[in-house]
Amino acid sequence: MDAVSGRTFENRNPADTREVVGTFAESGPEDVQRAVAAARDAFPRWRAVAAPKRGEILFRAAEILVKRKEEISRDMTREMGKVLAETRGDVQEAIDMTYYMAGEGRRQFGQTTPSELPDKFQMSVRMPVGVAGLITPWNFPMAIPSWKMMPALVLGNTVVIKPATDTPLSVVNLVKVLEEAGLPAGVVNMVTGGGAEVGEPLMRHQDVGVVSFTGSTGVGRKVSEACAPAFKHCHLEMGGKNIIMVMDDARLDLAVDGAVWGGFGTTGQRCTAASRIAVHKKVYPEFAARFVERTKALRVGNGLEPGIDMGPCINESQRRTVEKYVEIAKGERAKLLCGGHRLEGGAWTHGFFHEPTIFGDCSPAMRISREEVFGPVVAVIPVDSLEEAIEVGNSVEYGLSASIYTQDINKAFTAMREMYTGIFYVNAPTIGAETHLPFGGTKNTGNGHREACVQALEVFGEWKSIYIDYSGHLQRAQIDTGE
Ligand code: UN1
Repeated sequence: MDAVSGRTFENRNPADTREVVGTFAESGPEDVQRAVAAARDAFPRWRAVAAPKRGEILFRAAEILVKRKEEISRDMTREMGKVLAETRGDVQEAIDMTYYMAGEGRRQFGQTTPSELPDKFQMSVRMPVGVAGLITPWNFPMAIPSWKMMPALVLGNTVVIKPATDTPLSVVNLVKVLEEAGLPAGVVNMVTGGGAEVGEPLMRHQDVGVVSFTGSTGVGRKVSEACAPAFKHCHLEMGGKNIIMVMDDARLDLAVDGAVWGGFGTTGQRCTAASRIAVHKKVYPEFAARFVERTKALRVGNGLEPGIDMGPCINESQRRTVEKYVEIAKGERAKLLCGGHRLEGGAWTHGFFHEPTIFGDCSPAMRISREEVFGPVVAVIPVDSLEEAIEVGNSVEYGLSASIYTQDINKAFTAMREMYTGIFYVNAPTIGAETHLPFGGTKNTGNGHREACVQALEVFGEWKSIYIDYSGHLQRAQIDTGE
């Protein structure tokens, strides 16, 4: 949809800024008004469509996504920068979520329970909230929009979505697929533009009943405050500082594989990224040496080219953040084991590339061990025991994901119980959640809700408990119980 102002913005490839990926409407508050009005008007009709039929539209959308996966993944690498294998994974995650929520068209289970009174029936059913306002990030340009959109739609809500300004194309592609699958006009509305111009008016709009946001903890707090006066449903998915704990009995080859993938996959730009690794001192020297060797061998470049392991940062400001943290870590006397610089010249000239970077001998108190960088920087922290690793793991403000590498089932179960995170892995890195288990975190990562799985339905729905008395006379609960 064009902006009322007629203004547009260019979206460029972060691996090669000479390439314009597309031109998009630079929308403002008036466009948000129009989009919310369209969603509000479409709501009664969409809600009246039988839930299994809504699910069938989602199913058809998933089928179209499967057919277009390659093309859409290539578009995504061009706009976001992560390597093609990963953008294929992102689209696959959207496909998985769309199939899953299509199935919810025939479930959306409530409860039936016996009444305490005779000739009385009772059950609970889900109902939609109304218009859902979705604000989505650039790191998973299609997966995360699908995590929010599909549960909202299958419950009968209508949607206004604001994609990140760095990655609007993937949401354009998703919306097109939904339209082609038969989604009626007005049910999903996209408004592209900045946070202040589009995000703010969207979350504050009186006709928006539920807001779902993924992004930084700072912005999430603002979303929460904006939703509070009207008691809007508000779902927040925010920062992480996820830890891999490597015990002295771990298979080090496996742990190093996990550290490289968890730390530098998606250029470290995942909320689930393994940005801290606590390593038992007995195996620390060997682990560090192998981790550094493998990291130095990573090939950084344009994610569409074969053989590339890691793409660029999303934009210059993100790359500067990475550089800022490299300086902070050096200032704190963390030991730079490899990387530490932006990559320039040659094939890197026109992109926002940065070396994969490891700091060793980090103490848990250092900022590099506590703060989210959202880039290719990993802090390695030596520890003496499982207990210490767990303490370090739980000592940060976030609680998204954690993992342990060990061959000892007792250690694995102890860590599994003790880590106060929403996600936990054994002998795998902190990334790689699947769509049919709840996704989200504790403390400053979230506000008690979960995405994915059936839990996602809670965010976008309300419960209605229904009592049907067929006794033909007044029966008073708690009073006429026959005693
Ligand atoms: C995110 O980092 O914002 O578990 C989402 C994972 C992915 C999703 C990450 N399936 O790493």
